[in-house]
Amino acid sequence: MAMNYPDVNELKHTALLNFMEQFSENATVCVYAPGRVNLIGEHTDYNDGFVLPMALPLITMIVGKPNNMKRCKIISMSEAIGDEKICEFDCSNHAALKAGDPKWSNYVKGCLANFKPPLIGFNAVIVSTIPIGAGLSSSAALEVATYTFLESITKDISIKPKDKVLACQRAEHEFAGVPCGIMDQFISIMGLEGHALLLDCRDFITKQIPMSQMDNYIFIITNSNTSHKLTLSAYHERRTSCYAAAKVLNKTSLREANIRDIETQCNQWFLCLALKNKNVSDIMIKRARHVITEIQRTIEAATCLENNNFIRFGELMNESHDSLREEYEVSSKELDNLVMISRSVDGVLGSRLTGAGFGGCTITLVKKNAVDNLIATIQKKYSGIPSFYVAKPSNGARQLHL
Ligand code: NG1
Ligand code: MG
Repeated sequence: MAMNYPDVNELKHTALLNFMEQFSENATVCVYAPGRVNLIGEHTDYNDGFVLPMALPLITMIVGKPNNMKRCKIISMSEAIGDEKICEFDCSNHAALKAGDPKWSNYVKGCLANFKPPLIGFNAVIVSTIPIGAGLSSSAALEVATYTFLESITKDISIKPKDKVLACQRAEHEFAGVPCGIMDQFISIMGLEGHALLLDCRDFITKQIPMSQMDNYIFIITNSNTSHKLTLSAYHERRTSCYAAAKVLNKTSLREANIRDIETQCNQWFLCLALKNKNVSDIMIKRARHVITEIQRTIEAATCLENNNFIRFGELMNESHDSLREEYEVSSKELDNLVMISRSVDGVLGSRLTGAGFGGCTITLVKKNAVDNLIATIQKKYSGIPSFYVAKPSNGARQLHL
C-alpha cells in the first residue's frame, strides 16, 4: 500500500527532543514548510507559463531559539545528507555569509542573505520527511522553512508572500547555484489543504482549485528511487535553449509564443537556408514546442479539475509525459517504464513524470478502487524498487505553537 505520512506532532516531538539533547535547553520556535508534487505544467515556470502543483504532507521542520550571538549553529537530523550534520557560521552581517560545505547549509545561508537586516544568531535543529532528489522539492521546503523560522524569531512578518517567494528563490539561485523557476517556493508558501494551485508564473496570479470532488479518483506518486547526475547541467541547458528560442521568435518569453510562430520561423529557416547549425535550431524548436503546448495543457487541465472532467485530465497528463520524453527529452528509462506500466493498469486515466525529470517521481491519476492493483502491478513489473505516496493536497508553511 501507499506509504502513510509521518505525523506532524510526532515529528515536532522528535525535533524538540533533539534540540534539548544538543543545546541543553528548550526550543522556543517551531516552523515547517511542505514539499510538493506538480500535477501538470513541467518546465513552464521559468518560461513565464502556468503550473498546477499541490503541497504535500511531506515536510521540513525547524525548531530553534535565538542565542544572543552573531553566530548560527544548525544541526540537520536528515539521514540522506551524509556525515556533515552540523554547521556553524558567522551571521554578523550579510557579507559574512558565503556558500560552502555542507551543501544543505547553503539553502539556509541563502535565506539569511536574503532576509532583511539586522540578522540575529540562533541555534536550530532541522528534521525532514521529504525524500531528497526525488523531485518533491526538498530544497524549496528547506528555504521556505528557514525563511519562516527567521520571520518567527525576529517577529517580523511584514514581507508579502510574493516577496518571500522571490527571496527564497534567490537563495537557491545564489547559494545553491540552481537556476530554478518560481513554482516550488510558491506552493510551499501558498499550499492550501484540499486544493491544487494554478499559478501564473508571469503575473504571479494564483487560483486555488478545490479537489474535494474527486470522490472516485486519486493521484498516486511513485518514486522511481533513481536520480541522475546530469540533472543540473541538463536543466541549465534546457533553460538556455528556451530563452534562445524566445529570442529568435522575438518574444520576451515562450509564454508569448504560439505554435504558429514556430511554424513561421521554421519556414523562414527552411527558405533562406542560412542556418549555420541545423541541430541547434532543431533542438530549440523541440524545446519550444514542449513549453508552448505544455502551457496550453496546464490551463486546460485546471479547467478539467474544476469541472471534474478526470478523463480529459488523464489524457492531458499522458500528452504531457509524451512531450517531456520526445520534445523536451528529460525522461529516463525508469520513468518511462513506470509510466507505461501504470497506463497499462485498468482504472488508470493518465500517468506522467513529475518535476525536472531524469529521475525522481511519476504522478498517476487512478480510480480509487484500482489503486491496490496499480501498486501491485508496479511492484511486480518495475525494474527498480518503487515507493508510493498518495498526493494529499496540504497546507503551506506555518509556525506551530509550542
Ligand atoms: P524539481 O523537480 O523539484 O527539481 C525543478 C525546478 C522547478 C521546475 C521543475 C520542472 C528546482 C529546485 N526546481 O523541480 O522550478 O522548473 O524542475 O517543471 O530546480
Ligand atoms: Mg530538484
